[in-house]
Amino acid sequence: AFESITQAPPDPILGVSEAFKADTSSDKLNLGVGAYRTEDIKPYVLDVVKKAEKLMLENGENKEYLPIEGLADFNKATVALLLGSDNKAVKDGRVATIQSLSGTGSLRLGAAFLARFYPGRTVFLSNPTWGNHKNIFADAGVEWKEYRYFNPATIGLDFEGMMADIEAAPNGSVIVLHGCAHNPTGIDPTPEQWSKIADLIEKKNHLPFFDVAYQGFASGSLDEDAASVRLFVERGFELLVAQSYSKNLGLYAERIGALNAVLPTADLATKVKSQLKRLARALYSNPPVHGARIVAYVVGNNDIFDEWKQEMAGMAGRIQAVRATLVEELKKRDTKGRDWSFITSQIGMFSFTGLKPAQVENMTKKWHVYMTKDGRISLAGLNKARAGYLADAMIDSFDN
Ligand code: PLP
Ligand code: TYF
Repeated sequence: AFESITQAPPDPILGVSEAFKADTSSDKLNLGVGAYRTEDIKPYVLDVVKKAEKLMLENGENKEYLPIEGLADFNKATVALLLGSDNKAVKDGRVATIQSLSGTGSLRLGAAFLARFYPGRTVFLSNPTWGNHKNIFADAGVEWKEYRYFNPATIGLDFEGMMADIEAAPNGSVIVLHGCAHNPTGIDPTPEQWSKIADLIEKKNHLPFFDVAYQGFASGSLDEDAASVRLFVERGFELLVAQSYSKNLGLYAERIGALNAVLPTADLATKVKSQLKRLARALYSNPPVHGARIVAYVVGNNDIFDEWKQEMAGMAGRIQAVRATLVEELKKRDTKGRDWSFITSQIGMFSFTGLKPAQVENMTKKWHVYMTKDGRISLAGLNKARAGYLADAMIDSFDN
């Protein structure tokens, strides 16, 4: 039956980790995958996660199936974290929230919803974007195109290009926006730019679909990082938001996240939720409980919640410190006086270095520094002790 199947290519991001594992050099550095590491470059389980898990054991939580829409306490907590604890849309019952399989699964559920209930529309993705966005929408049978986002000349946002492409998109298109800490560029619109983007999306009757994978990780503050989404909700938009707890709670493998649909009326929110449940039932029946309980325990316990905010600020702060050290080390070695400030102005886990594919190959082949081909490095995989080594590799690669 399957004789004609050909080999699929490796994933461009996860393939980098596989190549890193196979490298036997003691100099090697994995700056490919976006996963937080400690200053010793070790995986990190948050203290608040350990505390929540201890409480869960003590309380003898069972392993019964969750309802299709997920754990009620989690759904309440996740929408409050996103929109604020006394958000009017939530109080009015206008938000349909479904616990789903982390950011990826929530995006995929949203894509399935669009395919069924908003057919024939095109989804517009930023260029560049997180590579999996394209797979997710394509596999759901939703056509995608791109809008301009990055300007290589300024290593900044191509705001005019972005606005022109959103303007040129057919009325009623779906616009995917990274809520904060844009992956891979680390460049976000300013509050003033967000406001102009909202004006334009409103004028064009587009549907915003926010991807919030780094709430708390960009600025270190949950509220600040949700400002873009909150602006749109305050202005009365109908919209979708996918949330992930992979990065901000370090729950990568627990697959915990949510899809939120903000609707004009409570009646419509009830109907949309019923349809999302129907889609989820056929896709995976019901979501896993462990990560949902962790989030519910962390948010539901004031002391643990405060401690989480501190741990998040600690993670964001370590990455900011590493960025600063890397810039210092680059300046020490750079005889051409280049401007490295983009490394400290870009936010979140990543820096988009502008290294070309041949230079990336030099980084990996000669220096054993693993990164994605688009020139993205994950600062979460670096520490101060290795910043000088990375600077050597970058200067050598830029100069050759
Ligand atoms: N969206 C963006 C922009 C991401 O960078 C990621 C993870 O790197 C995700 C979504 C989804 O991750 P997960 O499925 O682990 O929540
Ligand atoms: O580094 C990134 O951009 C992500 C990381 O199931 C990732 O792609 C890895 C595995 C996964 C989801 C995200």
